[in-house]
Amino acid sequence: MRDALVKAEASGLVVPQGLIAHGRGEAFDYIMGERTMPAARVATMAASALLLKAKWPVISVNGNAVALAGEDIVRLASAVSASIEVNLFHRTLERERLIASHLKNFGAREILGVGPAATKIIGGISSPRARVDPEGIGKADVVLIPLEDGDRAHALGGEGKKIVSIDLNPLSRTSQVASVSIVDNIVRAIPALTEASRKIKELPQSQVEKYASSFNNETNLADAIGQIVQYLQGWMKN
Ligand code: PTJ
Repeated sequence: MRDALVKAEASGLVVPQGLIAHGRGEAFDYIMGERTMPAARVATMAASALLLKAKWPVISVNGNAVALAGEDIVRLASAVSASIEVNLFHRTLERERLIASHLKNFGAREILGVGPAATKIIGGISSPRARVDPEGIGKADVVLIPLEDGDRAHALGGEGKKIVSIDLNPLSRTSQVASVSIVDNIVRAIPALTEASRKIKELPQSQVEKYASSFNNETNLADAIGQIVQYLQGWMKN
């Protein structure tokens, strides 16, 4: 993963700040044993149900997400019939185009949010990060935001959208404000979402509804923290 990010930074896909963000995530991955915790599995089922139930699901991507899981993101978008939109923290047209062409190499047909396409402003955050595509995040009812900053996660929630986050840090503001927070590494979380979506598609509608409605994010985040503590206690005994 480090190597992929270093290469992606050299090509301009990832910003230098993305390397620091990865280091923060990696530290949390170590303290959860670099594996998908049971809490993340529960969140993944709820997230898949939300994405499949959605009218306008959108996957928001940035440099890190695409560098680490580009191909898997394209696969997930197809499994849940979601659009993909570039939504950068450190926004430049050059990076937007680079990210779009990177995803198109993996078979994505259309990438929203590039350049002048992002005309809608979402309230509560400073420009140019506030701009979204009216055909994508602008009209979305469910938005998947891997590795997102807290302000934007909060602002998207404020627009009445259901937010699914992927963030290794269960204490981050993004994890705290999302409707469903998957506390896991993006490289594990995106394939798990695709797999869960395939299973959920086979279920009757009432069961799909149950996965979405019975999920409580606050409880699940507490479970994730408890599972980290449990893992660390295992080390203390050795
Ligand atoms: O490409 P850009 O310009 O949009 O910039 C992307 C970054 C990631 C630099 C930008 O969005 C940023 O600075 O984000 P934050 O506020 O640092 O949040 C990133 C979150 O992702 C942190 O809470 C990290 O713990 C988490 N994270 C880092 N690597 C991973 C991760 N979560 C899941 N999987 C990872 N591999």
